[in-house]
Amino acid sequence: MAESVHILSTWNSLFGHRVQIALAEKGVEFEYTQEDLSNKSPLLLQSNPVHKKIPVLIHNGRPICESLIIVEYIDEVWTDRSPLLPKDPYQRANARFWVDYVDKKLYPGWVGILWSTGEAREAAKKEFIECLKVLEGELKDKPFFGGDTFGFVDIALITFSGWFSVYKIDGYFNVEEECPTLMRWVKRCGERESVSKMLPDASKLYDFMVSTRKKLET
Ligand code: GS8
Repeated sequence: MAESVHILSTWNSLFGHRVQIALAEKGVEFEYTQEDLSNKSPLLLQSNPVHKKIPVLIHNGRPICESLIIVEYIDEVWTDRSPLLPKDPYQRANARFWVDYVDKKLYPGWVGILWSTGEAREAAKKEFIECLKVLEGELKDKPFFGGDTFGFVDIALITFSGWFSVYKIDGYFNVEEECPTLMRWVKRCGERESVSKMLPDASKLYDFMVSTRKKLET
């Protein structure tokens, strides 16, 4: 029986992009369904009945939820190419620590920049930049977070990078000035087809941010 690999996501989901990049790194073809989160499909509700969120990976009819869990699953299923997590237990734990940091500390800043106004937005921006600097400190002079090869932490973080361009276009702040080493890493990751093909254009994200913020202001 042919293998079936299906993603439920949205074009602008940085969580969904993680799954798309991981599959592209493994060279796995997939079917993609764009969800309308204001009118979730029966397939999404049935596949993720607890959180009712995208992304969901449906592999041979069985759903897996939560982007980081999905990326680990992908790495465990397609073991014969492009390992994403390190083999060494200590290094694996370390990679999991940093992806957890991205979701617990960086993501709330991103949400605040998109959805809040005034002082709250400024506080979110400050938090976001502080987290990026911590991550830059962890990257140091390595090409990728895990060392020489692109992996789990790179996948978890690179999906935020389209938004760095959005903040620059918007004149809100310039990540390159705050974190030049991290921006060199962004460029390095962008040279990979898995990343450049799966991440949306900054101009499309920018239009999305402008329309979201317009709604907030009315
Ligand atoms: C977050 C998924 C999420 O927030 C993960 O997969 O890593 N921890 C989860 N999904 C959002 C869209 S974010 O682009 C979602 O599905 N929201 C719909 C809703 O909350 O109703």
